[in-house]
Amino acid sequence: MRDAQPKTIFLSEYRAPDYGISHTELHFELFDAHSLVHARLHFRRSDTASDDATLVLNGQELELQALALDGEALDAQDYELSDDVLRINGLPASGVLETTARIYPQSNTSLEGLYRSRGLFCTQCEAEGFRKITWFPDRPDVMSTYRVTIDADARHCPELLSNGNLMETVELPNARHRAVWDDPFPKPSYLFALMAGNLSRVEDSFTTMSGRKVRLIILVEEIDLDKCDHAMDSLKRSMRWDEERFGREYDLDVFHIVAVDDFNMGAMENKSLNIFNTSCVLAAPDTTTDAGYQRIESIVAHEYFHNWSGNRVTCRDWFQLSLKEGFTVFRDAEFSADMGSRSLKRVEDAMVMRTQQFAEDAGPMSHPVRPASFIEISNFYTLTVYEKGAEVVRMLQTLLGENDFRRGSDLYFDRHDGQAVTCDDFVAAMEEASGRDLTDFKRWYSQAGTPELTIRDSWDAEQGVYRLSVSQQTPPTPGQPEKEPLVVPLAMGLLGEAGNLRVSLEGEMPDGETADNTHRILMVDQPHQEFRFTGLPERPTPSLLRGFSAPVRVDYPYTAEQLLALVSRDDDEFVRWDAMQQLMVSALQTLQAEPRRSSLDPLLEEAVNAICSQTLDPAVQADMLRLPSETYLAGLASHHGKADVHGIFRAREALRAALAHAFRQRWEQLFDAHRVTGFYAARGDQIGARALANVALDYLASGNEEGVSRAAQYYYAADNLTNRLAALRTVLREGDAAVGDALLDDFYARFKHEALAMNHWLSVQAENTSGDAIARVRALMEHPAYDSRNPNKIRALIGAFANANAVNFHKEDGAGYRLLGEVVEVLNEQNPQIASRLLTPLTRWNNYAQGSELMRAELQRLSELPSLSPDVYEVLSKSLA
Ligand code: B3K
Ligand code: ZN
Repeated sequence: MRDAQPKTIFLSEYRAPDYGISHTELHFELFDAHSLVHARLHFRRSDTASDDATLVLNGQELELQALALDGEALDAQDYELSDDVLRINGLPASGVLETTARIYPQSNTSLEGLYRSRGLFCTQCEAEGFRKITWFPDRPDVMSTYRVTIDADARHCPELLSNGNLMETVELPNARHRAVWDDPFPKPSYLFALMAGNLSRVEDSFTTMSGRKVRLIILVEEIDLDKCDHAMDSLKRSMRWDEERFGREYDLDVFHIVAVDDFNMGAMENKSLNIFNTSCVLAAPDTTTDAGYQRIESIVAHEYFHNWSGNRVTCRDWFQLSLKEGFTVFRDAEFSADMGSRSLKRVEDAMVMRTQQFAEDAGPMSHPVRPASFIEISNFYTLTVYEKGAEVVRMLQTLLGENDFRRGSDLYFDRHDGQAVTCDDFVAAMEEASGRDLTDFKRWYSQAGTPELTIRDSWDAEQGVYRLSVSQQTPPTPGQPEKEPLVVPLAMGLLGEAGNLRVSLEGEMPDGETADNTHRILMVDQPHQEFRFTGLPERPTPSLLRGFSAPVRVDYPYTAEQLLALVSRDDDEFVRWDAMQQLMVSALQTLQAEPRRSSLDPLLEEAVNAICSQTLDPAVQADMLRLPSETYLAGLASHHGKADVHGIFRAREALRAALAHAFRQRWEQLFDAHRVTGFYAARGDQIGARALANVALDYLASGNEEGVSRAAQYYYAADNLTNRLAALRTVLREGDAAVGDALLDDFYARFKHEALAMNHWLSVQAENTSGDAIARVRALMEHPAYDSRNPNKIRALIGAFANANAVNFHKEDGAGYRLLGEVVEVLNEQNPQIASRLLTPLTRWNNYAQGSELMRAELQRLSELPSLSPDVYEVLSKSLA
């Protein structure tokens, strides 16, 4: 590990590399105790570099065994070797540099570089892991073709894979064998991948739009062979969709997905050799929830889409990460919308943005979609770069229209194929294709923070004129005290008594009877603006930010009557859902202020009735009826002041009880009407029905013994994980501890051999608010189902506790903070990426009415540890600043 005080890297200091590597030959000799990596780098000095330029190669945790230039060993004075760089001086303009590195994959616990997962050799190079494999200019603007030779034991590693096409296989002495792979597409080192081990294959094929047949291969452990169908189907659907929607065709004859158990994130888009966390590829009804099935579909698509948005066209430097991630998230979101329900996908993405990304924007790690500086790039694989980045791309599509947007995307891919480029290049292609000037719009890339639109209105009954005044303001963020106005597409409509009204802006020519004259996009691009709507028969209720058209907060003083009107009658499902959220939030705020109040606002009751009696997508209905999450409520409260997590919890329980009581019959009806009969399928109709039935069951069991025993029966009758977990959660919250324990024991006995099901078993217990949660989590840390080195287990237990059990994480004595701190302390040494990710809830210390001193103290204690990884150092230093 490197020492503390690592240095900050700035976008403004970017310099093109002095040397390119046109071709890279790697030869791996994999052994049990160590591995050897022989590299031959075909280098060439760039035309702009001076003759005496140094070749700078990154390398970490490598032991140098040999170093030669054009076949001649180098003398000690020709190079400088330090902990993380190898510099070679006095090089000719081109040549071949050879190195041999000795590395130790079996003791690599960071899961970055070449490491072992359950015996399997695998790699993770993005962002800067390749330097733990061999010396290389480990930066994305150095693109090279690769030829990779892998030698390993034939019995333990029957499969030997790398990027590209298989050129040959060879039997070697001593029961070893070899495979040689060649990837003809130049790629940055972060897309390099290798896998060697004993896995079983599922194989299928796909014929591309130009008629080329591609072999599709998923490699998993033998016991998981029956869990690959969903990922394979998702892959084929993604390949077809990308051809149809974006005109993108796959470019090699084979595409692999490998599933590994120990993986720091969801999956990785290495060229033709995607490596996946088992949790994001394996699907079966007993081990995967409905949400899990949907997640697998979208992650398989996301990684596949990177073949163009990321691999064929890549990032110049890591500040441009959102160039590939924001665009690819946008692409996968559109794919999911097309595969399922568009408005549901929008509601769910808006929920993530408002709950998590807004919190990131408001916290100490706040950064723009294109950060201007960082210490450790691994800390910037964030909701801002990914999800907000995708929202920025979505706004571009909204501004340009689908046709120009598609033209811009075609131009971008054609113009930059094989290049490493910037977000500016992406926007320039959009400008050129549409003829629009996007200079002001580009502030979304450089300005951090969540803009807030303050909207007020007035009505002139005589003239039939309705005015909306819109002001925008973005709160200061670290390093950016002053903010400029952004270009915000505000989609809206006007709701009247009998439905949506025709929207016409003053001064505009009426555009006749167009298909949709009840929907508008207002361009908000000034600090203050006014929009006047004419020809209205009545004072309307504004329907604002339809479809979550921009990643902003909206402050408009809706009355409860107006919210009820939107919930019941608006055309836009996002607006209806959002209006219901606002009604619930205000009920919760009332309950927090007056805990003894037991009556429900009649308008909220009417809203529930309206939702239940309409023919809406059951999945959207479920989202509308569910209580806003504690995390969302805490985020809202801290936006206006400080969050009282215990008060939020109590108010939420009280509202649940009140709704449960007021609508008992409705919950019964909903539960009965939406119970799925017949075999489980992860299909939209069934998923929606289950979601609604399970929301109903949860209310049904609230404070109701009979309901709790129904939930327990439902658990035992379940033929899938979604229902089983829903019932288990309900029973754990509402039932006697003994009943809950019996279900947990049953779950364990049935699924203890299914690692993915066990993750959920750990999470439900970590999230359980009753009893001594901290003691329970500590006991589970010693349980055989837990593994302190496996990121999935750490997230399932510790992550779930810290993020989804607020009342226990925020225990008054600070024991929850200490628990998290202790785990981070160990992981700081073992796996810094997971350590710094896990710290997130502590970094929000400033949001809370109670506990912030203790949270800060825990961060302070960690910051005094003798050796901090750059990952953890960056988060701590920014949180304590
Ligand atoms: N590009 C990878 C993420 C890599 C994370 C490195 N710390 C997966 C993805 O976004 O598709
Ligand atoms: Zn990605």
